[in-house]
Amino acid sequence: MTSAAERGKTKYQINLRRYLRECDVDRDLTRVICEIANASKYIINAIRTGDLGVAGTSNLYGEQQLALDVLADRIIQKRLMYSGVVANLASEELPDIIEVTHPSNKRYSIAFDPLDGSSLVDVNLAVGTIVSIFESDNLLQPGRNQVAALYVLYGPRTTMVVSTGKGVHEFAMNQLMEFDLVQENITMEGGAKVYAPGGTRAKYSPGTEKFARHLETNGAKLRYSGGFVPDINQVLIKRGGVFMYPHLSDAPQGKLRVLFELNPMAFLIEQAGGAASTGRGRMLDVEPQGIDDRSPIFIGSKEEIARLEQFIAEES
Ligand code: AFP
Repeated sequence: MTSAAERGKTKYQINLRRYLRECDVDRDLTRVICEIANASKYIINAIRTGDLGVAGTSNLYGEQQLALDVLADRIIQKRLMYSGVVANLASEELPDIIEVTHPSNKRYSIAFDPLDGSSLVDVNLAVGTIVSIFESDNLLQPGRNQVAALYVLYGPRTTMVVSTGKGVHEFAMNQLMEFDLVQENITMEGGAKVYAPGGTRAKYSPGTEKFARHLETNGAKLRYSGGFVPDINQVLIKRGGVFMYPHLSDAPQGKLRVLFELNPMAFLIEQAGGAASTGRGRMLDVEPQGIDDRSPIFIGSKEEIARLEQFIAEES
């Protein structure tokens, strides 16, 4: 596919919908992605002006839902419900999968985290929306079957990183609140410029601890914000690094959720030439048993993830 520059256009002249059309992305899939893009405009407004008070309800993990979580969830649900192409929805903020009852060709099912890292908003750090898309009515299947994944990062700039299986591309929201292409076919390079070690270091297994020390002694800079979306975005945009939220002595499954966080990010990083592992195997091969499944995650530069798996294997 010719790049924006080769097409004789400045890369800022191609918006999301046009780019997806020029990449021959299915019209219904384009609709899902553009609905999320539209939802992000309202979520930005909620973040900038919304009530940070607690909504008084809690999600299936028992975590207090901030008003923003609930609001972002409602915004995205509504747009996908009326899109006409969605069969089932699963939100990290809701306990069950929702069947779409409005008129729909029921082609796609979506798992999403409407506002990942929402607890960071009240300390003014970046947060994001994460979306996983299957062309199926079944959301409980391995992540390797996703047809697309994306995240929206609400930082100093609002950006969207998306893949439909034809590489990974970044868009930035312009003054008209449209997403314009910034860079296409983002590809991970070797090595680890940055690393994001989640969880409590003292609870790392010997193999994980050995890996963290390896990264540090090889010059990787610690970059951890506590937000999965900005932390992964930094690994991707810098073309090299590792994010990990490992198995811990008191949390053998780690913290992050398979359907809402790990499958979409693993899809994106693999599409960019990186790798995503549970520590003992490919993340995208995990067979989810339920929507609230969690997994340890090591994700980023391929050769670093291979090294991690070796350190974990040596443990046992
Ligand atoms: P919240 O969505 O509950 O704020 O958690 C964010 C998150 O799931 C993910 O975005 C981060 O990578 C991870 O938690 C940070 O967890 P720690 O606060 O334990 O470092």
